[in-house]
Amino acid sequence: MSKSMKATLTDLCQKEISTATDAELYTALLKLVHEKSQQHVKPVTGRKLYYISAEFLIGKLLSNNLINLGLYDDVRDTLAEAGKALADIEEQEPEPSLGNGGLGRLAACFLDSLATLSLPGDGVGLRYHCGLFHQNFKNNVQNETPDFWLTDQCAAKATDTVFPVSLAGKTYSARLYKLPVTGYEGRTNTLNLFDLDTVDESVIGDGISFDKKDIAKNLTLFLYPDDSDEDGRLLRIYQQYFMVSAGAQLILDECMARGCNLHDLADYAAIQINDTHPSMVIPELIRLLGLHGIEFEEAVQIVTDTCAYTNHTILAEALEKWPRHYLDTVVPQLMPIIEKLDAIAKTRTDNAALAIIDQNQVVHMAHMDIHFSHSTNGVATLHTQILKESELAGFYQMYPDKFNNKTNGITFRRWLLKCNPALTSEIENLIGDGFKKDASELKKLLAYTDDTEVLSKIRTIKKDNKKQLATWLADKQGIRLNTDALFSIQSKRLHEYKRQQLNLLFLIHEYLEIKAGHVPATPLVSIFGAKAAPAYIIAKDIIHGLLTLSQVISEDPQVSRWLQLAFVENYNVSAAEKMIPACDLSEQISLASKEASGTGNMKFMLNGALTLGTMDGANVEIAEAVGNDNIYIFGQSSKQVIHHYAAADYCARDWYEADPNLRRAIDFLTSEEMLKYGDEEHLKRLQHELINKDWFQTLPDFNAYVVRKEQAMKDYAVNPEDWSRRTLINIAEAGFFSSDRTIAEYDQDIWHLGK
Ligand code: AZC
Repeated sequence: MSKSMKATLTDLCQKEISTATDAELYTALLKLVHEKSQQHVKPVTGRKLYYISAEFLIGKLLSNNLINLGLYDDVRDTLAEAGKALADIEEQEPEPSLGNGGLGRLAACFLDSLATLSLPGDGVGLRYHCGLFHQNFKNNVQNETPDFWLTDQCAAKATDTVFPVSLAGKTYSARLYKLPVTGYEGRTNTLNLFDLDTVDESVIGDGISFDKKDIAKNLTLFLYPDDSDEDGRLLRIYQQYFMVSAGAQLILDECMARGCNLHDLADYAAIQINDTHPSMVIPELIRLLGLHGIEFEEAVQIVTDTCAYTNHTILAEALEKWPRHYLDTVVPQLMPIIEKLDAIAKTRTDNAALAIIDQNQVVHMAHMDIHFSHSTNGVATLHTQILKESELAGFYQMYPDKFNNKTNGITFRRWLLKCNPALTSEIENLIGDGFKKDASELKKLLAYTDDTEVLSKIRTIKKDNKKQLATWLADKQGIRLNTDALFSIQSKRLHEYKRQQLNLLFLIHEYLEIKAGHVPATPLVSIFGAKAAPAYIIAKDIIHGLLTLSQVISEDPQVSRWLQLAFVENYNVSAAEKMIPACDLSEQISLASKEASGTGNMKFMLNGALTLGTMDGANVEIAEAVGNDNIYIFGQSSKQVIHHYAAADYCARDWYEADPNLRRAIDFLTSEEMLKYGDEEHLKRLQHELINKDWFQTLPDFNAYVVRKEQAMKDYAVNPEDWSRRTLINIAEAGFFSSDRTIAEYDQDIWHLGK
């Protein structure tokens, strides 16, 4: 413990540490982090990356920054000596609400890895005032309230830089906010966030409702505003253009300041378009280059050489396409450019399915990205293969060299060092600390798979993490968990393709089995964390089903000795950091072919959970890495699923009628027990959906899911040591899923930064 840290903190607080409040210490630590991170700002030479994204789900920053700056242990110990806990001080920090799900969290992991690898790479996004929404449960129903997270102390600082942005013919000023991004023993980069000074949080009415037409006041209030009506859809376009126009102006200004003459823009900037939300950056850059006197054709080439596109989903509804009249309204200055791009695309191919503007006058954003950027990548091997073979097959035939795969990754700083200090220090004791910089060193753990002492230590750590999660949940929601049980966790956005409803049917099945006197091999605690988009009715019905069942179980002592269902309210990064280290069984049960990659699956694996999953997304690569004995795979293959969609031959009712266990579970949704605590309309609708539609084919996988999960429960109960051994193998093989590896691949194949 250094004296100087004590002196530094005392100086910053202007009082003894022991007499300072947590709020004062928080402010002091923010200053410390800010000063230190500025020391690692380095000049940019050569090409710099701009990662443009509608979301950056960065999580709380204080501890992560302390870790990355090498100050964490010193600060924690200095505070402890003065009777203060860093964990308490961290509670002062509101979690930034700038993202929603996997795509946003991936962007945050990427920023961390860029800075860690000392690569020049900044983020470009929006400064949302209330992010997605704050979730709370009332009467077993999700309610949404605004998540006011912005405080005076927010680390994203306003600058004097403003850019004019024209929306529907009116000019608005986009103000730049800068948030430093520290790397682990690396450089400091920047997350650039844009906002409008006139945005007014007081216009929010009931829940999260507001006047969607008043752009000056509402533009950056919420991420993904409700798009179930036309005003909401227009608002999304307003936001997207505001982000990319300000971003493009920033990029050009920075490059010109470094000596770029704009003809050579691609030597100064690499722009990664994160899904289709930022796609309008392509025509916007062409427009801006035109204003600088560059001819259209040359501008198209420059922009193609500069931009690259990442696809994160094959779900048709998530591939953005806008009626042309929306764009005519919001961005009339772009439409002539988009039309010209469409005309060029049509000279390259006769295939109408590849057009940017289709015959119905709908503009396909992903098509513009693929035609006019130099790289299109998927985010896991299977996903990229599906893009090439089915979803984007026409494009792949046209531009085979543009397509490439970049399997996702996660930053080990947050998802191991920060969230699981006990496991981190055990790993360090065994194999040294090289794994912090070179994740592949985790493989050295394979030398310990037969070491009973190590296995027992791994088990103790998991048990302690479960106790910590239980304490947290008891404080937060008054739920008491049995920490001797197997903890299975499904935490991710609520979506039918992710199939929380399959887990629900399993839990009903277990409930009914226990009622019938068939107790499981081990007590099971099943934990969920998920937000449903406010306008997504069936997703909210699934939440209702789970919350209602949770109450049915907790009111029944005969069952709750064996089975518990806990739903964590307002699941976010901070909650994930508590849940993931405590998990035994990681639920990755999407319908094969639908989850592009998943990144939660990687976090759970790294923290020593075994995966129960379908052959989907990066589960396939996890299965390859750990081998079949160390993962529980079940369900239809992606080929079978794609075939059923093509043949349109799936009939849910046939499955419902053929399998008595399945029928019993589905029927239970509207049973007397459920209706005692649940709402008939919600539960009936969910039941009806499962029997008559079940678009994501839950029913065919039910039986296999029950069998595999019960097998996992038995293995856990019968042979704890073997379970721990398999746990250790999972940790050892997780190195590939470091986002440092992913970023190194992007750099090598697409960006060539600093060169
Ligand atoms: C997600 C994918 O659903 C998930 O599979 C993937 O791991 C993640 O991106 C990162 O690549 N997609 C989104 O969050 N959102 C959209 C619009 O695709």
